[in-house]
Amino acid sequence: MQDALESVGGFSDMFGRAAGVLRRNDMNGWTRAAPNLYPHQWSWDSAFIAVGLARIDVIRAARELMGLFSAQWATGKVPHIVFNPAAPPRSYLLGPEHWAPVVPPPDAPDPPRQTSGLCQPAVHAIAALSIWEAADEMGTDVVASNARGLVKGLYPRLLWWHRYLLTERDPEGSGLVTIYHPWESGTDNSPRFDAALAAVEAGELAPYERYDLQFVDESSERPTKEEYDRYLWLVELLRNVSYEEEEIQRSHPFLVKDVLFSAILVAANQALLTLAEAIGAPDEDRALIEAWISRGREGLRSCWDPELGLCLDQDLRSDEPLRVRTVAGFAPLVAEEPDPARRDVQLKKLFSPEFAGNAALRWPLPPSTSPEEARFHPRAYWRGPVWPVISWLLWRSLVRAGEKERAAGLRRASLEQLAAGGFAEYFEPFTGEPLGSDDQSWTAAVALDWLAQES
Ligand code: 9WN
Repeated sequence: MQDALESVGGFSDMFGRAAGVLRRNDMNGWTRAAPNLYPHQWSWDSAFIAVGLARIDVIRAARELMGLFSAQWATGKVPHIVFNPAAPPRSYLLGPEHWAPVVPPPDAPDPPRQTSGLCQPAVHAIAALSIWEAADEMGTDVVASNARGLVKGLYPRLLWWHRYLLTERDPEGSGLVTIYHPWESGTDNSPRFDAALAAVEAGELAPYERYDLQFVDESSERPTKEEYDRYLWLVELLRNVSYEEEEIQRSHPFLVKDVLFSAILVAANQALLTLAEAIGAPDEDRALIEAWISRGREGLRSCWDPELGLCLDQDLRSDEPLRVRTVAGFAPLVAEEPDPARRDVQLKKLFSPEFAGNAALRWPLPPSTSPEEARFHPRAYWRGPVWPVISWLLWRSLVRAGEKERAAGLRRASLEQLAAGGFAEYFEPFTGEPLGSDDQSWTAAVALDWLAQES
């Protein structure tokens, strides 16, 4: 039988084309997130990129993470952007000057690097494990053992990063990560945050220009001006308090317990535990990581909405759950929730008409927001389009849950989407039209990983 992917053309050379995107976005040791729209190194993009690079060059993959972690703050925070000093002027809205704290914090990276002051979901340990496993598959040759050596060197930094998230970002000990800005979720303008963001009153801002709109065809594909005003205002507030965590938690107007971030952290802790075992880390580390995993899953259970069959983010300011059906609701699946009953509810929901089972979809892939939500929009960034990296995360969770057939279906549909539309940032769910940036690095990276899998 002819492979459906071959029939849409481009499957056979897709690996080479995806590798070409990463090569062109390679900035000599680190990878820009996209050629024009995102000319810097982004944190969770880098982790997905490392997963893809592990399929081409394990040493380069490890270096991707090492570059990012060399900008880690003394608290353990991994910044969401490491700036490229050579980026063209007027290319990305916020440069390092917009993040400079009023009083330099004691926890700035050493040696000093130009970074943002936010962070993003902790996919990094998952990437480190991918590199380790790819090196293991290569056997005992010198490249493989060097790559394992580099991952071993990264391990303490990964542990330190997770510790930061489970202490500074969770002073309550709930197992759930508090975010200070929608950008920290990685799903910026998702309707998940509408209610929490609406309560933020933006103050006086210096005039600013939306450089992003030069690179994207329609402004409706990007967040609105009202959203941007609030995004910039939140940055201003954080910088004014020099990113001092206790002060932020006391006075900041946007504090959300993010279920997707927290679930990714549980999955990353699983990966870190495997790595800890592989490298022979001390028993105390393993006990600590195991406790983090249990705490994370427990926290997610407290955010479960039985009526929706989804997990909901919690707004710490209003003390209310943020009741919207988005892909973040699949946090239990991502966190590898062991309860089979809950997993079944999630699987049914994921493939129901509310998500990937919607009959009008071009491919059966989960839209970022349920098409049944009033605030769904098929073209607007995280308000409806399909994001291949999210499909990859869910695919990985299905594989780990032993859901082979469902996982294979998601992989195949995703590759068909990319064969038809290229390595776009996101896709219109009903037409399959590629949207946002072309040649987005993390899209090419997950394609490489999917292609390297046995189907
Ligand atoms: C803000 C780089 C990043 C991704 C995010 C995505 C988008 C930035 C922006 O691009 O965010 O961090 O300017 O819109 O939402 O997930 O990491 O690809």
